[in-house]
Amino acid sequence: MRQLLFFSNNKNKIIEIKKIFDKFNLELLSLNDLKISEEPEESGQTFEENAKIKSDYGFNKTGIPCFADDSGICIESLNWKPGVLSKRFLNSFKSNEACFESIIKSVKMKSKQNAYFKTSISLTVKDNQSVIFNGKIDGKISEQAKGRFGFGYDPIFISKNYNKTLAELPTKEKNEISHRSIAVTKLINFLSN
Ligand code: ITT
Repeated sequence: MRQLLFFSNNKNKIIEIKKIFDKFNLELLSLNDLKISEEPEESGQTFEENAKIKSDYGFNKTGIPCFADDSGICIESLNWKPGVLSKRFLNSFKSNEACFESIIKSVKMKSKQNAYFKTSISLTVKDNQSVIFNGKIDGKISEQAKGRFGFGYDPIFISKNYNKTLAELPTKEKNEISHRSIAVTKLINFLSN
């Protein structure tokens, strides 16, 4: 069985990605399995750059083919930010709820509801040689935070053609539509060919 390292410290991403990989004959390793706790500084300006920084770092450290996911939410009422700063933006509030309230307020004040999630996955199989796979899901910010599944901004994001937030969808259902599953499916197709 081929080994593949998923370079992430985000346990929710790991759960989502492991579920998608379940059907494939690949041994998916996590940083925890290899007892790796260091991570590189995510100094890129784009999701693609940050994903590559992480997958190159993982490959260079272990010699195992490695992929990483960099992702985030882009919100129209915040001039399509926080983007690559999504984690830092959320952590700058005293709680997730305070962050959601502030976003919902900006949506109401500007009457701009649109938002999207993006994931870039970088796969490094040889020194500094990487391939990028992108996934994007369009939608809007909900009028109130709802749901207990998922993580991050899921409670305030409603995908196009849905009336529930991503946090109201169990992992299996989120994986049917999410930005991450779109990018991971492209990665799996690449690995299968
Ligand atoms: P890594 O170890 O994989 O880097 P991370 O949490 O630091 O984990 P990112 O740098 O990619 O990951 O930050 C992405 C942030 O964007 C994440 O912490 C969430 O707040 C948000 N985010 C990303 N994907 C999301 C999703 O599917 N649902 C909700 N929020 C998401």
